[in-house]
Amino acid sequence: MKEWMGKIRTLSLFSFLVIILSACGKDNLTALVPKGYGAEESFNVILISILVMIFVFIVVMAIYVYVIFKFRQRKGQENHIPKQTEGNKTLEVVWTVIPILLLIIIAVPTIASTYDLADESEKEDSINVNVQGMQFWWNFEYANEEIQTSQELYIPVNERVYLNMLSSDVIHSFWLPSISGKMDVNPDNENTMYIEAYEEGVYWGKCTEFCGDSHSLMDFKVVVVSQEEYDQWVEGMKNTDPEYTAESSTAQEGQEMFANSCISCHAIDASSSNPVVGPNLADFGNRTMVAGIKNYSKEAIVDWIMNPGEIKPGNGMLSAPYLQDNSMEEEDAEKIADFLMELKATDEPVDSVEQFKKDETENNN
Ligand code: HEC
Ligand SMILES: [Cu+2]
Repeated sequence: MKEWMGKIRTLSLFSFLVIILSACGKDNLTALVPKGYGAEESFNVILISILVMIFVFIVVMAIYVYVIFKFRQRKGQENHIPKQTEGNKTLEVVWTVIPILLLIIIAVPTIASTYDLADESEKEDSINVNVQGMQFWWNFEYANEEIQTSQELYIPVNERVYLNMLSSDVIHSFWLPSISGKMDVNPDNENTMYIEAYEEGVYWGKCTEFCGDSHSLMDFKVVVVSQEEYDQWVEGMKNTDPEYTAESSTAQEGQEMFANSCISCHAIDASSSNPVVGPNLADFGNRTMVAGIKNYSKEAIVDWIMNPGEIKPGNGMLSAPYLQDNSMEEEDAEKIADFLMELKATDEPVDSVEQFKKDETENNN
């Protein structure tokens, strides 16, 4: 009776975990549905390893079951000692050589793909982005275009893009599972990897090296667009204007407050000469998310301005003077949000971003 209770309890715990964990998956945040070159290579290596392991499992189990039946103790044989096989050279050689062969089957494609993914032969002729990881956000500087953006990296579909990665504080790790692998982002030696996406869309990335309070919230997006949209975006970013004047009257009031309380850390034009203190807000009106983790809406922006520490504990904005003396009123934050939502590199809607926002709203309803 007791035993049964225990079994039922274990079973229900497992079913509970299955239900909970099956909701953890997110589209475009999985290495198991590769949508880019590096992810595809990793997936193939994973597949080869799993096939080899399944093969070993089946063979070992078959021999095991066969031996149990074949050599079981029969009636009248209680004192029978079976033939001893220790020191059998042939057997020893066979079970040493087979694992070596299996490991070679795994090693050859793994090493080939490790070298392939480290290939820098096309670096000169490709888009190069200097990635900067910080507690708890990402900055992306397009080396050839002299523009920078934060949190959301735009890349053209089917193009190789080289990422040169450095941290400005502790060690982070750049992980973009659907498109590529993972790479440490160190404070002093630059690591390079390339990414190439096969499908337009918005892909999730995460920091995977524990880096402080809000480590698990250090998300970024990679927005994969058509070549045409990419060129348009770059052109728009180059033309973002530090002297931009807000259009609506509330946004104009917001802009004035922004100039007093925020401009010391946030630039509103994408020029790569702007110092990197807080995220560059040049194209903020077209973002998919606020601070990398909140679905984009005016409420989310106001929420962030009023309480950044509640959303991302320990983040770099907490030293802003207006938070020290609590001088921000919610209606002011709304006006600032109106201003920020006007900041757009292009007025043309970007297909991938529109689709992403639609999917997110549907998922949340
Ligand atoms: C002391 C520098 C500093 C000041 C002053 C500051 N911020 Fe920030 N801000 C940051 C940092 C750093 C982040 C990134 C936080 C993170 O995600 O870890 C940030 C993030 C943001 C974001 C999210 C950006 C994104 O890419 O999604 C918004 C919006 C923002 N700040 C608006 C404001 C506004 C509005 C003000 C003025 C009322 C302001 N900030 C003042 C440093 C500052
Ligand atoms: Cu990090």
